[in-house]
Amino acid sequence: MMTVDTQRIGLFLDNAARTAKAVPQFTGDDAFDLDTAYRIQQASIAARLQRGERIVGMKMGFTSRAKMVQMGVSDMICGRLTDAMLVEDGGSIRMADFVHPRVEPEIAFLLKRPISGRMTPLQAMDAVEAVAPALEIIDSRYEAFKFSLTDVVADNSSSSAFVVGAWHRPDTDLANLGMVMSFDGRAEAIGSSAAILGHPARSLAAAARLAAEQGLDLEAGAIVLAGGATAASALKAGLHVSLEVQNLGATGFSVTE
Ligand code: OOG
Ligand code: MG
Repeated sequence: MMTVDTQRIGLFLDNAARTAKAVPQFTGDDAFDLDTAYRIQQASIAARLQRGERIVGMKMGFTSRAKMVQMGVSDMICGRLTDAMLVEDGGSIRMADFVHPRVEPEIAFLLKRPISGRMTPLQAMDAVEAVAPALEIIDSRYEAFKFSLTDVVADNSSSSAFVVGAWHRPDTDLANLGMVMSFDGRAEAIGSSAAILGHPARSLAAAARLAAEQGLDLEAGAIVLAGGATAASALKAGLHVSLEVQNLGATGFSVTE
């Protein structure tokens, strides 16, 4: 078997993200397995850290049927979030910084204690300091936003930016909260927090397990994004995007050229 140069591919994908230029997906002889994909992800993150970025948490992917169906994959994945990806609540992003960005409605957790390994959703929630509505801006570095599961993992699971609303007490019942994502004040996607694995706390427990499997830390102060509750929607310049989550308030951002 050919050995895959994870360092080279990591830098290649980091460069695609940095320059907002799409690259072909890895197919045939260029394809790699899931472990290798996470090692490539790690190499791309190392390049970000080298530039002075800091890890602030982790995002879960494909935790809802809607997301799996939209992208044609059926396994949960994770990616890493850095401080450079955090957009302030009410702030803006520039289309020019992305290849073909999309946005999806999510729930964010803020940890007060580390989580790692196998734990129940209840145990995971015990480590939560606060919860908030969140919008994730995903941007695949692959042409036409098309990828295999291993491709997307190598590409840091399409992480590119995220916005988090005001933090709320963690005893807020997250089981079935209405979520409305609006474009310029008109409902664009409507869903429920229950779409996220039946309960977003399950995504948090899965994050602890995936982090342990990948040798990653989820420390106190880390933010975990639970995954899109609905399919993602394409962004364009001039849009104002907002998300209202029942009992958790709202968050939003604008898109410029
Ligand atoms: C991969 C990232 C998936 C989610 O919330 O399910 C994700 C993608 O759809 O490009 O962020
Ligand atoms: Mg997401």
